[in-house]
Amino acid sequence: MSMQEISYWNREIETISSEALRKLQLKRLKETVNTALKTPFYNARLKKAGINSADDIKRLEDIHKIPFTTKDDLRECYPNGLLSVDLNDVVRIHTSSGTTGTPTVIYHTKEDIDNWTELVARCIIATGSGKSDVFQNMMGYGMFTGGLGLHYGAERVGMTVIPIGGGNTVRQIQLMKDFKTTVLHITPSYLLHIHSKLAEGEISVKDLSLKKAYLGAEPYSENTRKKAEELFKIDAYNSYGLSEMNGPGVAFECIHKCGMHVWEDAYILEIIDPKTAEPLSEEKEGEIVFTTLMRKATPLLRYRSRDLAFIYKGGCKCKRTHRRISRITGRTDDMLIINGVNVYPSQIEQVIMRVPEVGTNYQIYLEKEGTLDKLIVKVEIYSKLFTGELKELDALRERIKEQLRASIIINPVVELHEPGSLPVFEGKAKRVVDTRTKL
Ligand code: DLL
Repeated sequence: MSMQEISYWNREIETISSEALRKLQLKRLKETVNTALKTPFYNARLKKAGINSADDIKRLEDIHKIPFTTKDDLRECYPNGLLSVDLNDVVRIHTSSGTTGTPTVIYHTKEDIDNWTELVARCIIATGSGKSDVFQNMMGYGMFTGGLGLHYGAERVGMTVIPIGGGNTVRQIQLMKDFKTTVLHITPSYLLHIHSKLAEGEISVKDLSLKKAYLGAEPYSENTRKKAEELFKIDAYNSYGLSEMNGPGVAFECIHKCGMHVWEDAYILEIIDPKTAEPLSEEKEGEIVFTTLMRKATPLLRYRSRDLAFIYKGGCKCKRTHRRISRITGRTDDMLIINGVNVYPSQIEQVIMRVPEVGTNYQIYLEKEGTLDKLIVKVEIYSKLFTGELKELDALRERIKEQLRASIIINPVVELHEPGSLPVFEGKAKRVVDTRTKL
């Protein structure tokens, strides 16, 4: 850890006493319940649970009266079952990736974007960055929240922002050098990939001015952080968020790098046993559940994130009072994160099963290619095709690949196999073989 002075974006709120925080949370929870009652979904759900107005929430503990919200609920609400304001007041829409399944939609008012921006600004300052930094934002812009989320926060802080987005490694390296980039926002796998590309070119780490990297959007280990820090001679900070809770800016490490502070004036944080849904105490690993406290257009109550983590005990040396969560240690569902993109195996299945030439068996295979993830979709096709022309097989492979790319937004390798050649399972099929070891 570098020795730096602790600075705050909003000292008052970041170091709020736990008593004052609880008071603020109760006030905001009541407001959120009232806002939620304006959506068709929560109006029915809350009334069924006996909550007819914010007056039914008297203490913070009354949150337990509120039923959980799940990703399936969000999908069922598509497109606007969770919208609580007039569409005229919405300034932006983000949806989850994936075009096959029904996406989840989050609407934002101007105030929502402003509040999100403030949270991100706090994160940036908590890592010791500021106005004098050049910030190269290598996360995807567009519907993915990683790009725009940090972009606004970085501008608010006054950093010099390079909004390049993901990909195009050679150009990324050139820009880092030419503009003396000091802070990167990037997925950990892509950062390590950049290092391997540096080795091939003429620019070396010494030619760069990097000081920090914000790493997130996918799981990674403490060893990966250390490796990135050593290779680039930087400090790397863990950043966690999910589009349902805006995106990045939900939880972030401060200069002490000992867990990620969750902004508890904006979110109520609970950790529950994923099987029984019972609340768990500090240091016990379970599923993270969030309630938005400031969102106007799409309030979410007790949203089950499916991410696993635990809350650290005790305070942080930075004096921020907002509690810290551990690294994300896993998920309760089968969602895969492939180079930062979320993919459900069911999305892949839907695409390939639409292709008439495809037989009944398939396998999703994941491996590491260098530091990046590689997705191989192995499909069995009907035998008569194998006696046909090679050209036809190539065309079929291309067609499957194209359709997958359109659906899951990443580029898979497609392998065609003869019937009966992929492993057959008598019980529950093991469709996903993930050979990526966490770096
Ligand atoms: O990944 C938001 C984000 C962008 C976070 C940039 C950080 C940096 P989604 O696409 O909705 O949003 O994916 C959210 O990604 O539920 C986790 O499973 C995983 N995830 C995000 N950050 C981390 C992290 C963005 N630091 C899902 N460590 C979440 C492990 C992470 N997993």
